Amino acid sequence: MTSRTPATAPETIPVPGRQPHPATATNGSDPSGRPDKPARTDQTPQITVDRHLTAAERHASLAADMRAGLTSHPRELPPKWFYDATGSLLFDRITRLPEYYPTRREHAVLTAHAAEIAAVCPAGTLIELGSGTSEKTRLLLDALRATGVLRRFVPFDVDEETLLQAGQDILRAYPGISVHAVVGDFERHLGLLPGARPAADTGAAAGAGAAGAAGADGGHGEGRGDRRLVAFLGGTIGNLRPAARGAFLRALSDQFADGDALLLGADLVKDPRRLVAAYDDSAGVTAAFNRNVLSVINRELGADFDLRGFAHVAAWDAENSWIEMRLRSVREQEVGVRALDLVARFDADEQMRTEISAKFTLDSIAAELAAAGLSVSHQWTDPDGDFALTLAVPS
Ligand code: AVJ
Repeated sequence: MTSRTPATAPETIPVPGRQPHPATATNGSDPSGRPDKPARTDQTPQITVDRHLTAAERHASLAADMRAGLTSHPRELPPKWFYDATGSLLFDRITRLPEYYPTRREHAVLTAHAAEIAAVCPAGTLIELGSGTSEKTRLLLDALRATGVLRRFVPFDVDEETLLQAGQDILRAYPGISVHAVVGDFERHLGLLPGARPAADTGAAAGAGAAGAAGADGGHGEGRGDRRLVAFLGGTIGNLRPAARGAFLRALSDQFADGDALLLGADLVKDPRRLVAAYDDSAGVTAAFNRNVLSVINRELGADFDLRGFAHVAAWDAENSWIEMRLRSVREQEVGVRALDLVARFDADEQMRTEISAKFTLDSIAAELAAAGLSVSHQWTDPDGDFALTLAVPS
């Protein structure tokens, strides 16, 4: 494992007024360096960024995942690599498709119960895992701000650009709330969240190490002493297999202190026809999203996938209670991946798995939380029982 690197020192990025964020911004693009907007000094709101995943590490991790995935039988690519700029746009379009109900349902549950969530967990810090750019965040921030104790928003994502964009939007819309962005992988860096209870003897503690501990908080009193609400929304937990879900929930639970809470969004089991339709829409947006992972490999690893050579497949696996997305090779073909020095031979009709999206019941959610040392405080669904939000606290 070469990919563990100590956390880089937290960096503070000044955010000038209402200036459009350059779409192509990267690490080094400090907006204050633009000639038309002199940097302000005192009153400039700030985003603090902890980087637990550098661009180089991210690339190494992509390469390792793709090598493993393309050489396994059957082939399987991890879903986290869907979300480059194009993939994120496509996902955004998915959330507005008539067939894709989860986003709307979760939004409805949050709208109905945000105030109650804030009352049960009046957190000073809202942490959002896999934050993307969601407006659901705002429902939570609004409700928490109304309790008067909210001070800080911590978006956590693998993609720094997404984080900075989301962070700047929030900073402008919520004066007085600080933004502490964390670039990391929620399967590896949970122990480094700001305000984490120092873990004594867990694997997460090893990950936090000395450098991590410094990066995780930025001062003792700042992080602990107030409640943290950790939101993991959208049903993304369903992209993890059961063992990985268990490890994820345990890592979170291990660093929870009394008063902290997890708000978990999970899609529920329902008529398989509706489930399959949600992952195989008539407009073909999900198909394009699925194939986009091939573009990512082409660009990042110098591969020559022909996207027309792969057909989108969505199937319900009742035994495992998950939807599977696959790419089916429409013909026998060879694909070169230069950066991996690899040629992958596909048989005609060979199917490569690209995502699982597990569906739960209220009881199965509670059981998985309990196994990780978390107990259900509240559980809500939309009126049709399509999607669940669960508020869980340390047992
Ligand atoms: C963003 C992971 C919740 O699993 O439903 C949407 C991703 N994949 N359509 C999901 C997705 C295909 C989505 N999550």
